[in-house]
Amino acid sequence: MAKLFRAAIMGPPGSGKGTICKRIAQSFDLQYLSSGHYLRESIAANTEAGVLVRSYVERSMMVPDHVMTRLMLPRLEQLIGQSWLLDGFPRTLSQARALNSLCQLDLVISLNIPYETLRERLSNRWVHAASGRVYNMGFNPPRVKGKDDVTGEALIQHDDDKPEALLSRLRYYKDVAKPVMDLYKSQGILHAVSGTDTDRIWPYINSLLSAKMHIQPSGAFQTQTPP
Ligand code: G5P
Ligand code: MG
Repeated sequence: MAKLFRAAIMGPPGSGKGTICKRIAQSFDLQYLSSGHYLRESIAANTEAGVLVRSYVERSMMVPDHVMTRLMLPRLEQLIGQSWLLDGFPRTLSQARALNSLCQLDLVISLNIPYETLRERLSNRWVHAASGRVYNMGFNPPRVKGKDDVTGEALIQHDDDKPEALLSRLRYYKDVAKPVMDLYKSQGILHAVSGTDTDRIWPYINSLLSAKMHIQPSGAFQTQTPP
């Protein structure tokens, strides 16, 4: 049986975690778990927990650690014999410690994207509120301007993606992420990747995963190494 492989991807809002995770999951056949996706699912279910979660996510504030670990850890426990990839969890030291008590990660990728790039991307970001599907007017526009590809419903823009709100979100992200990165650095599993374009950093991540997993990617997203 192939060795299990567990990885997580960290990065500020808009850094491309979701875009890159989808490529990794497709190329390397890993189960993909996104904290944002499960939060939106719980909001849609409109349970007591979902109502609480909504009050944080709508303001782009961090959901409390105990809510996050209760949401994520049981799902990981169910994947006990499988390889997986986490998008957006853990985000705090407390979440990282809770995850560590369940299993040891093999690789953590941290996306280091310049502020100007994030600002530009998020100001072009439109979302379908009900599903959380994300579009970018330049990079992956919807088929019909202003409409969700699946439902045809109107897309919206978050107030939190405006420049002033974004700057404070990014500062907060840095403060909270630093001890998490220090922990993974001390375990020798942190790989930081810098760049402005997902398509240009993807070949590096592709090679890194191939080397770590000792396999050839199956490859929908194999691209050329940038010059
Ligand atoms: P999420 O859903 O994890 P965020 O804010 O961390 O939300 P987000 O917005 O999902 O992160 P991303 O996944 O890092 O961003 O990036 P993405 O969606 O792939 O890309 C961003 C945009 O840029 C998209 O429009 C994409 O098409 C475009 N893009 C990508 N690459 C390029 C490129 O090369 N060029 C260009 N031009 N565009 C590109 O979490 C949501 C909320 O849930 C809570 C928080 O409230 C959070 O705000 N939450 C947690 N709270 C506590 N602890 C946790 N662990 C939590 N996890 C989630
Ligand atoms: Mg995302």
